[in-house]
Amino acid sequence: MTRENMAEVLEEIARLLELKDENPFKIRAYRQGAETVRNFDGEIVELAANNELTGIKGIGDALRDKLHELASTGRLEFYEKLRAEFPAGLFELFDLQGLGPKKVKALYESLGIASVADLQAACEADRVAGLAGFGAKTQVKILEAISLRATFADTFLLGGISPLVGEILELLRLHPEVSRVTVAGSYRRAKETVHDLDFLVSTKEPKLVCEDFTTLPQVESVIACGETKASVRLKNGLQCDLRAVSNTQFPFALQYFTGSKEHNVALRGLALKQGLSLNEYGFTPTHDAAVIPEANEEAEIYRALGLDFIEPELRENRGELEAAADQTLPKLVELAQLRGTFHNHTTASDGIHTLAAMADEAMELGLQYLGIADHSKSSFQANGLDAARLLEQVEAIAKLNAGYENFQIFAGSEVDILRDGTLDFEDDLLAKLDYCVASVHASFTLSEVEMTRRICRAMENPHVTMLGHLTGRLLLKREPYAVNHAMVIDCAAETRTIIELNCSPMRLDMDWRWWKRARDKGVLCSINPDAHSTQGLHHLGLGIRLARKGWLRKQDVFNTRPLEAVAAFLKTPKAER
Ligand code: DGT
Ligand code: CA
Ligand code: CA
Ligand code: ZN
Repeated sequence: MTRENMAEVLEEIARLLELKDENPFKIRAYRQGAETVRNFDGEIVELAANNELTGIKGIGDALRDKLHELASTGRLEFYEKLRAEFPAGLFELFDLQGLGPKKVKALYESLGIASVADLQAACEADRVAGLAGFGAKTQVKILEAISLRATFADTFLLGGISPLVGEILELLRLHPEVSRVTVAGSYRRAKETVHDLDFLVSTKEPKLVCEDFTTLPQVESVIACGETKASVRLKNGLQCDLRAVSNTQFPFALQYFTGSKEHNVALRGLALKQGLSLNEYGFTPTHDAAVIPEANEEAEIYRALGLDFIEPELRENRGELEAAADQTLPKLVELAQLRGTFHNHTTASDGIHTLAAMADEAMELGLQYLGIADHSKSSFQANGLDAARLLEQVEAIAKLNAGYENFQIFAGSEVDILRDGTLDFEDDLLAKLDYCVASVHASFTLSEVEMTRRICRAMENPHVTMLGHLTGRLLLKREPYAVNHAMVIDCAAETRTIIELNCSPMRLDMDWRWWKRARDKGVLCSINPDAHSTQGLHHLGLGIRLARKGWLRKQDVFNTRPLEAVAAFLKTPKAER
């Protein structure tokens, strides 16, 4: 039982109660309980197991008893009974973009739909469009969501699996026969989504380590187990490969299994030109006279070929080998260089923590400033603020700031970019804020030309400091809307508008493939977690990995600047920045 397991059970109870039309307060208590468990500062699983969860805000008596049962026995009778009231397949429906409890309930009760397969059949037979609250458009969208789900069935979010990777690495490290341990593959390269994990260990007992790997607690089933490699499927469906190699092979195996395949092909080509054949075991000379270089660390493999060390994030064969040969690789930005962050939500719109709580967490993370940007009024589904509530928030921020030393909250807004590219707030209101993030939250179906014009028009506004989540994509759930990246980047350069790297795990938007171009045009990046809770601020580390993948250096990332510099920048008119 982990903290995340406990939080998930509470969340699922909330969903089940929603399906049953239970009291909304009760439902909210479970949902808040889940967040409290996630954010709790301390050994919550252990405390729950020992029945010591007393006097904790957000965990009442009923919840405390349930968490105790769950943590001490690994089961919860209340939850199991509730779950048994519905067919198991019904829960798949919640994975589909756009389907919440209300719609799921309607589908189940009116049409007896109890699985994704049922839903697909019903949509194809045109039976869903006629339901109250659905319509022909929704039916089409549901079919699209179903087909996306099938495409992504074996794909996982980079940001979603990092705790799991950490757990498995830790367990492998504890193995007495293992010396070096790492994860390679797309995970190490910080691809936004990964298909499988590639673990690598050095050991003198490869077979034993492979066998033990297949018995890890996270494993659901064993796909293969041999002398030097094993493959398993984890309980969450993710496949994991393990390769067990000798200590001398380790750097070569690490280089090979980190990939990408394209990078490796190009690297092998370089090696061959120098009379060396390179594979996952080492160098072999292609003719008698050649000397075999030694390599105990991965960097020595690159050095032997006359290259600077190439950080894993850059290994996509997108110019990194040429830059390594010319000694012009960028010095990539690091997490410790971040001084603050922008674009975060609070209870004023759809966040779950207050201004003060968000600021406390930012200070806890060692940041000097925190930008708040709650939704604007057009985002009514997210409880967006109108002018009066926004001004109240500005005042509340000023009050809090008066009490801080060496820390500041910047008052902002995530203002909706309306269909025609105008903004949801008037200029004179925006002028009262420290900064503003402009984002598209509706009318996703415009043509590429119209969407690009819409976004550029918003960036031309002198009060728009930065552009939020450029494409609106939700990884594995919703495709990006059509937009011309190159034109948006040019417009950002011209209008001195910052582009955000939204590092919410589902977004990672703007995509890493565009950052080098933006950087070279002088466009600044702001790494923004779009946090809706204190925990959300912890995604900055994920943002850094994607910024690195996009070739960004410290000087390209706005929020590496110290507080005074940022405050001065925000006061300077855009055209003079
Ligand atoms: P994915 O699809 O998210 O798992 O992406 P990767 O890059 O982790 O791909 P994976 O797990 O199939 O293989 C791990 C690495 O092993 C890959 O990045 C490069 C290397 N590799 C695998 N197959 C080949 C191959 O046929 N040729 C070469 N040169 N390298 C390969
Ligand atoms: Ca992989
Ligand atoms: Ca693999
Ligand atoms: Zn947004």
